[in-house]
Amino acid sequence: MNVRDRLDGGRAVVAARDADSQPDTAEIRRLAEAAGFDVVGEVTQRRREDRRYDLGEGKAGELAAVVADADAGAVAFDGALTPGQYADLLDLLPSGTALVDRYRLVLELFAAGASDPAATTQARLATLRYDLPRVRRASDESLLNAATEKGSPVLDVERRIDALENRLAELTDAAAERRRRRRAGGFDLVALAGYTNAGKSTLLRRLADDLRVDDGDGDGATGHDDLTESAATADRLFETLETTTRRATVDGRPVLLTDTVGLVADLPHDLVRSFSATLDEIAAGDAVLAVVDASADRATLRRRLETTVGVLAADATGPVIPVVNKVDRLTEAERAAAVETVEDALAGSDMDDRPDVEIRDPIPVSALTGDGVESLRAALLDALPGETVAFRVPNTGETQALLSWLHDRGDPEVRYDGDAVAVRFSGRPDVVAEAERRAADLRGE
Ligand SMILES: Nc1nc2c(ncn2[C@@H]2O[C@H](COP(=O)(O)OP(=O)(O)OP(=O)(O)O)[C@@H](O)[C@H]2O)c(=O)[nH]1
Ligand SMILES: [Mg+2]
Repeated sequence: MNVRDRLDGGRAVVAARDADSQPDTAEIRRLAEAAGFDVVGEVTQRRREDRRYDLGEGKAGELAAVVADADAGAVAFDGALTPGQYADLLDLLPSGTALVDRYRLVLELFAAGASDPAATTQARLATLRYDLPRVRRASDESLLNAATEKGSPVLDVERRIDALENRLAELTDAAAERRRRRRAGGFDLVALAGYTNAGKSTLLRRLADDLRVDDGDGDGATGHDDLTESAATADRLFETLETTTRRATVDGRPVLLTDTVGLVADLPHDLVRSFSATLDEIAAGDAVLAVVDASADRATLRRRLETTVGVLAADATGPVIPVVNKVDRLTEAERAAAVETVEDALAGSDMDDRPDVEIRDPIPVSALTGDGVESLRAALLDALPGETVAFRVPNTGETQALLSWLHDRGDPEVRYDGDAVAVRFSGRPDVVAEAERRAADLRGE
């Protein structure tokens, strides 16, 4: 069963306001649908923010009327309502109407869909961080209004936040240890990042080896406990709600690809920080594939890239390869235009503040048809940290053991030359160093 089947929001009206242009409701509609709502109407306004309702007073009244007419049970509000606006707007709506703003909608999606411990903890933490200022406000009011105050809901929320932060820190340490073991096992770690629905999971499936990694002796020495056969893909926002990892081979080199939770615009910073598992994977990647949906219009593409770049600028350490996905939907000219938009958007972006992070050339691909994926593999191989070594060793049983060790970690070139074996190998710098050390041992040095 899909966990989200449990979310049955019923009929909803979307509302959106923008100071500069007529609001585009496409994304809030899709977020509402992903959360199980049936969108039955919309109210939009181009206006500066009203302190009381966010929307202007007349428009807020119109919203209440539309909700009543459409017999809707909920309003999905595209934006962040202050606790005061939330309360005032709720008063204006037909009684019993649920009011969810953009943050709340995203939180509900995560809370309903999260299933692994890190994802669940993150969703709870994000919800409490969202609730805290609202509980603070309610408790300020009750302090003013009530003579007695029993317990403190604020302290209670703060304590629960502390507890979840500690729990998350433990899970984070465990994930870091797992990554350390994977690197020691010769794997490069590559993270797929990008806006929700960009095609990350589809690309992961396209790049991954068919077979699930076998731990061999089953002791989990390489720590593959989060490896999965599948990475679900669907034309729905926030299909992926936890990080999953699969093995891929790039020119003989073993790579672990991690699919991450999609990003969405206009979430407050501390909510984004709550999803630390995704951010950690991005930070720890030897390379990051930044996937964008090239079939979006130019303005949307730019906006989504800004969101993605914001996260990369804060967290990425390895080189970033922009992957311009879904080009099967584009003509040759549109494809070139999309690549240009991506280059342009990256050039004048927050990444300027991170000269240490190398941005590679964008690669147009279709994760769906496989078009361009070979170029992407080549670009990835080129971006991974690598060194090459060549050595000669006597042909003994121990040398055969070394060769098999190398085959697990890449694609050694082996030439038999009388009693000796000539080897040439490219791979991770630490693997190359270890190979040199072992070769020296074999020569009795
Ligand atoms: N036409 C086309 N559709 C694609 C391509 N790649 C992905 N899609 C579709 O785009 C939708 C989203 O793909 P996903 O792989 O689930 O996207 P995601 O980035 O993992 O999304 P979230 O997990 O929600 O963040 C699905 O309907 C895919 O079939 C592509 O190259 N071409
Ligand atoms: Mg996904």
